[in-house]
Amino acid sequence: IPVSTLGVPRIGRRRELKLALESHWSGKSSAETLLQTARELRAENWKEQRDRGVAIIPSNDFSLYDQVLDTSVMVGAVPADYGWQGGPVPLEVYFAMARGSQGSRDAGCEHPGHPGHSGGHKAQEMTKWFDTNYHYMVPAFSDDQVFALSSTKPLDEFLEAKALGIHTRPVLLGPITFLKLGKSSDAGYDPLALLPRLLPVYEELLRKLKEAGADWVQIDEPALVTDLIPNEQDAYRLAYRKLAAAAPDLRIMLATYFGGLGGNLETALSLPVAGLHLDLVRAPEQLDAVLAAARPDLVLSLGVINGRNIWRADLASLADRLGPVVKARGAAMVQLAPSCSLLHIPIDLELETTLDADLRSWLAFALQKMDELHVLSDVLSGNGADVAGALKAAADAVAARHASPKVSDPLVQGRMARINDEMKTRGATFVERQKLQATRLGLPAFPTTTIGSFPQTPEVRKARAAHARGELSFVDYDTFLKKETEATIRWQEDVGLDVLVHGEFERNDMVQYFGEQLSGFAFTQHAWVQSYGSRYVRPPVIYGDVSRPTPMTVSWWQYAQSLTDRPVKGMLTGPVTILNWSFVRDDIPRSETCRQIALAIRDEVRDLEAAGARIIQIDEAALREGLPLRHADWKHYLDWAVESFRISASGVSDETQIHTHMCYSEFNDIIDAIAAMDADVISIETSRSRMELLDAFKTFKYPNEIGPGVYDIHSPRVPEIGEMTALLSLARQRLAGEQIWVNPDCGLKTRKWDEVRPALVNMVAAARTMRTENASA
Ligand code: THG
Ligand code: ZN
Repeated sequence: IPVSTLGVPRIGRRRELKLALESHWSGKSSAETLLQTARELRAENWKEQRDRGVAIIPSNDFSLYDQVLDTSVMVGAVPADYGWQGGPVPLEVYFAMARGSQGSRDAGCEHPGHPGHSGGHKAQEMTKWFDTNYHYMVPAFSDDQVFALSSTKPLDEFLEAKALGIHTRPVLLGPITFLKLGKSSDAGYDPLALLPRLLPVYEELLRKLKEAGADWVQIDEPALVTDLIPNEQDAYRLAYRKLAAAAPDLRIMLATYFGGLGGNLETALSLPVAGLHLDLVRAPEQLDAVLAAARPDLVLSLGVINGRNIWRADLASLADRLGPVVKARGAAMVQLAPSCSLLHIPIDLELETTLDADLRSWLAFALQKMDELHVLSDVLSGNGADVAGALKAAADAVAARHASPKVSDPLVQGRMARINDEMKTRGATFVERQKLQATRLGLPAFPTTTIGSFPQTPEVRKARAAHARGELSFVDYDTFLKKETEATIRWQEDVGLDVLVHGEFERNDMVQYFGEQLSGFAFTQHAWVQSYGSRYVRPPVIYGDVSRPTPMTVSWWQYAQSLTDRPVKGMLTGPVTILNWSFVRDDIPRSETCRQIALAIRDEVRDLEAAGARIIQIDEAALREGLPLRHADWKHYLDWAVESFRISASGVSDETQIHTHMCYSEFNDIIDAIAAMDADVISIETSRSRMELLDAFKTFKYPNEIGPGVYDIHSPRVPEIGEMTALLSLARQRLAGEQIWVNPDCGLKTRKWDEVRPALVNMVAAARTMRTENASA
């Protein structure tokens, strides 16, 4: 029974791709050197898969930046301003679309989703790939969009593997998912209207792949696990009829993942494709329905090993479950695969030499998952005796994990059982709290603040790295951080900001920093996962019940507050964001882990309050992006997400002001959930959407206070005072004056001090102008 992977991580065990890209971008190495590294990484991936018994090896799963951008370039969807005139798309154009030209998109923006800005070209917009932490470049179509095959990448990489003696199954992003991910300058954009123009490009490519010797092609259509309207389902029928006819002997494996087909099952099964890949981790229940209705000659790719998480599988019970399927369909008609491409998990567990030995024995990264699939294939092919040892080891590991005292903490479980409504509710209503807080804080109208982080300069990063390597003592590092913090407090006072922050110089990442201090979390050394382009994250592993042994942020807050009379905000990451950016347990529901984190954050909130913090901010940067793919699942998610936030925030007195911050601007569809969080103040991104977002808050009559971002921190550009007062006036038309705070869009971590200083000076001036105008009005 053949094993496939659907796609593998491209970053390299030691982040070779990142280093090669950044070296090239900074002008230190040539394009040829970069392309050579890319070739080596591909060759290594192919050989590694072959050696681990993967029979169906993907090609074109590699990308220098992003596979959606590759697809835009492949079909010639390059907006006119990049100056491309047809023909093969040059590497500089590709990178200009990815990062903006003149290299001045600052590559480290914390919460992307924003076009870069620079003297040259803007980068394309970037957003989350379904419900993952991977970001893709949003295809941009014009009203009169034409498509033409403009890159032979899938063909080249197929031939490159062939030359190495490896026969691959090229991976393409399917035309309908591609169109649905895109945007158009055309207000009434209908993605499907472009389909007839796009399909000939795919048809041409399929013919070329066939001529080059491909026998199968994998076409990814994850949009099939989202809610589709009948029109879209019809488009699938039309598209795949054409694609199947274009190269009749080229067999199509239609790949669906990140969920079940649900209402699209009939559509998917009606398509003239040779194979269908199913995500049986997220949606195991769909297997029976598919088995009942699938044509006997449809090859089923069974996605049974989790491609989104890092736990070892119980292979014996999987084999028990799949045995009857193999029997019923015939061994020639099934393939074994991860649930989705392995892009979303780290590469090799072998590199983790400092992990707790028990925990390590419970884990499988991409390479280990290939081994698991290989064992499973042996068992199902009747060679179980050969792998009896491996099966037993897997069963033992799973059993040991479930029985381990490291996983469960009776104290946490006791607290969980005692969560009650009172813990989720502030004492008084917002209106009452607002009065008490106003009296206590004595802030002016249009109070000014920032989101939390100040520039993480090269010196800060260097000091952190030196400390991590043991080259900078704890005392010297601590002294350095205190100096940075003090300078930042003084500077905020001088500029005239009303509510200060300590700057977060001691923090590496807003999730990692907390995870490192919480029980039930583990950290890796090399387990990087691509987040976007050359930017990677190392998600923490939540393996057990979560608790907070000791205060995490209180001493830094105390130090900062000791330097000033103005209120300094206590700064925390919220439970939903910590959950969404970690690898989570699969033995209890996500909602339960989230509540445990919420209790831990609640402890921190109360300790900050006890230490004297008058304002505490609990960021939920990732709340919006955690929304399930199916609308029917939204309510359940939002219910427990909001509840978790409220557990973390409601342990304080009415006089203590709770802030939250969210990135991204598409809140209109979840505005009631945001209101239900009942934060006293929320800061949000709005500067790019010119306050349109606030319409949602107005229509809904959002009751609490709001800081609509007036300074787009994703751009190095310094906003003028007038721009910000104009935005604030727009906000003022939609909200009551007492509701409005003045702040940037997001944290200032990725900006330079030279940009931040004048921007905040202007922002404070804008707030003062508003105060005068408001007073005279
Ligand atoms: N933290 C975590 N996940 C995130 C974000 C975050 N997901 C969404 C968004 N923010 C992703 N954005 C980034 C921005 C910068 C980087 C990674 C993701 C980044 N990474 C460093 C790199 O690749 O060089 C490595 C960071 C490190 O040294 O720890 O710059 O804020 N969890
Ligand atoms: Zn943000």
